[in-house]
Amino acid sequence: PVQTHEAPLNGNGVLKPEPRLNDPDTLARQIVEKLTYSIGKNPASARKYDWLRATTLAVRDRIMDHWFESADRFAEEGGKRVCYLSMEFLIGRMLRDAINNLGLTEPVREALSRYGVELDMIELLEPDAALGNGGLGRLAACFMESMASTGVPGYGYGIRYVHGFFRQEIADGAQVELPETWLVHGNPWEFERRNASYEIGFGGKVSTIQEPGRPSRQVWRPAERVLAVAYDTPMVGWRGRQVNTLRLWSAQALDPILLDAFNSGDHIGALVESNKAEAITRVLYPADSHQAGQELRLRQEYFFSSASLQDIIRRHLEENDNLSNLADKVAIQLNDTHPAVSVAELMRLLIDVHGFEWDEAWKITRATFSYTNHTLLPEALEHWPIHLFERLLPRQMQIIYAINTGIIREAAQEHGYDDGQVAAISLIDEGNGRRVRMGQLAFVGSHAVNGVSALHTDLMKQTVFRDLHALYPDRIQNKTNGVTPRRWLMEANPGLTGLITEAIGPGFLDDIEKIIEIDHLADDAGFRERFAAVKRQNKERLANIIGERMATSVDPGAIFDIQVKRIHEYKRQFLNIIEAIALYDQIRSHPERDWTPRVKIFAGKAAPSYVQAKEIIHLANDVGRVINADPAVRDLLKVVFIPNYNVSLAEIIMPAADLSEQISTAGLEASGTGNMKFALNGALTIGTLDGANVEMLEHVGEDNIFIFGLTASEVAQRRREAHSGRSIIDNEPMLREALDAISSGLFCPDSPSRFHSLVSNLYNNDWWMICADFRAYWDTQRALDGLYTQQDEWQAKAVHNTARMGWFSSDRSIREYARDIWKAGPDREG
Ligand code: NBG
Repeated sequence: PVQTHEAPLNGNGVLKPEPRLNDPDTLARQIVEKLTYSIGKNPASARKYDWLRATTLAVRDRIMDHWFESADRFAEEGGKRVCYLSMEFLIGRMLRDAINNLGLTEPVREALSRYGVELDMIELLEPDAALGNGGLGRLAACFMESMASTGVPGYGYGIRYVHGFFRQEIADGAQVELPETWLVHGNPWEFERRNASYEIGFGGKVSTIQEPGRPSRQVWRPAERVLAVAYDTPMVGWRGRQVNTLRLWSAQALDPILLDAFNSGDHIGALVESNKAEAITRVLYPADSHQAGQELRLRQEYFFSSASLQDIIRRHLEENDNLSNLADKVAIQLNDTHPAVSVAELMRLLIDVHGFEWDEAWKITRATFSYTNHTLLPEALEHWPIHLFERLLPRQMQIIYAINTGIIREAAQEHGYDDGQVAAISLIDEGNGRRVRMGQLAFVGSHAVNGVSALHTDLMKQTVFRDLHALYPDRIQNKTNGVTPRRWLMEANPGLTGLITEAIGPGFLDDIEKIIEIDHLADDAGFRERFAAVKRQNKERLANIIGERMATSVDPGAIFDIQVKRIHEYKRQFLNIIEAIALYDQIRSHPERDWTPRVKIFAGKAAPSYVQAKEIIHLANDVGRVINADPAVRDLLKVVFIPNYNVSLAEIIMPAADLSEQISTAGLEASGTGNMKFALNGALTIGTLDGANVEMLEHVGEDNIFIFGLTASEVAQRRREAHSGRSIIDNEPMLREALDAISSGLFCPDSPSRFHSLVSNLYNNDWWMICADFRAYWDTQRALDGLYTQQDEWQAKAVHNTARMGWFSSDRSIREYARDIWKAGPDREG
């Protein structure tokens, strides 16, 4: 672009922004301008943090132009918008992603270097936006980036938590949770939009109004009202062509101070309302795959659902005469059941506020919503006690009953359902204290329901939604997850990106499936060596971090065997630790054997109330302390637990893995997305036939992935037979000795019984099939030891993994959603 010298106002008298130039000179000047006039520092007195802020503001200016353009284009084209409702967006840092997608990485680096400032250093000061727990929240973030990159007009809607996912420290081996405070220095990426604010009601009464000559209507008079205020963050797509909006809601009291109370001297009482309102968006619930079940959580869910729907409706009515064509203009995706109350809320808004008849409203609602399920774990499925729901959301409860009546009538009259079948599809669970089943509500209120991997989608049809699937056989479809290659390859692994670009040119940056063009280079010794050298550098970077943060030295020449994810029994970190103990035993008993050096790396957070998960963290740390200090194993085995796993740490860990652990009990991991990030960066996978591992096997080929253990149907079979671990343990000396070592207190002499219940669970029922899968896992690990000594073979497989993972891009996932569910975006029909 060229600098213009025209008048700065356009025809309407509106300020016409100058196009921002992207050369290092201009950037350097503008960064210093921001430093001076927005931050109040000069280059001599500026601290690193000031440079980060100044750089962010200068980059943000460049995003604004594209942001406005995108908004104008959507309005002009009048196409369908996609609204992605998600309680969680686990974004991580934003600066590197923004400048990468804008093509500004090198110019910004150069601009800063003129002042002796290193881009890589200041990037580290940006706090992670950790508004999510794990897979579900990170998927939402990948989807936002991919919608902007593939040209889908996408709007994310969520909650602006003041405190995101907690910070984890390890003290004496145990997890300690500390509050996370990402907003303390302000957030330069967000824009408060006071004009986009909505009232949200809770509680109160519903009354029937009967006016002469008109049908009766229901009027809800909430007892409490709070204000939802929008904060917008730009989401920049690849090459900066499109910028989408993430709109997060913050709760505020309508009356910041109750003046009556204040004037009568009750200064604390005067603030009660505002504290109660603000509590709604104060903190992210830190349980992943477990329902919190508290009133505040239901308030959060309704708060952001209602605000988002009111916003969607207002915008629609700005551009359309009425709401009858809502579903032609908007697709609303429910990310899990957290926003499922939206189904009842949209019905309420259509009927009570906008005067629609029930049938018409129901048609619009179903056509507008679609729903993604992310877990089959029974303890994670949301169901709310009726009395709580009714007290907090009385009108929505009425609507849910009415929806239920309609569905049940349809099932009984048109399909001849008996009472048992009706009970199975009912939105109300009469079995355990009367509860609203949010999965059922989301299902019946949507025209499409999807799982996140082929296996998971099949299991959905057979388990949680078996009866609804029988009633609506066309509704469930599969959309396998993906990850954005910008963050997870280009930004996290510039070394590998450079190597691939050298080999096949930059085409794969625009179409990641072209990465397959390096596949044949697996046979090229020179390429394999360069590929291995990049891996080695990435391992050194991680080894340095482990050295600095945990004062443990690890050898980058060893296999980096990594399991990072939430800590959960079904993910089986415990199996991995037991294998480490067994290996430790064997190395000590057979020091003469030719052991392949290994570093087992763990990271991940446990929900604060999840006792077993916290014990597993404690065990990993205790075992690491003993093994790492034992001269008998020298550098042959190390076990490290890196504290405070988050997106930024993942960006360093993924490129540094040789081996990726994806070892969940088959049938329980809906998809996994870490599995994809690792393999894309050239790690081999050891895993069960679970989640998207199944499709990874199909894509990378069975020679390039290491599958072991029971299948999902075998697990289900054993559970029906009330399988117990005892007989397996009795017949498997290595397993028994490892468990004995744990029980003996070898790893926790200060408190020898610490892990007794973890171990006794294995003897008693082995619910997660740890004993059942131990031998297969051990054997597969030993095969991998052997393979690692054949570096040519190992590296060839690693190259095949990277080459064949293009399909697991979230660009592909988003294109499928756009085509099959949303009917939106650049490839839409017509
Ligand atoms: C998680 C699953 C993962 C899956 C992500 C994203 C929840 C409730 N579910 O297997 O456990 O990859 O969702 O779909 O976080």
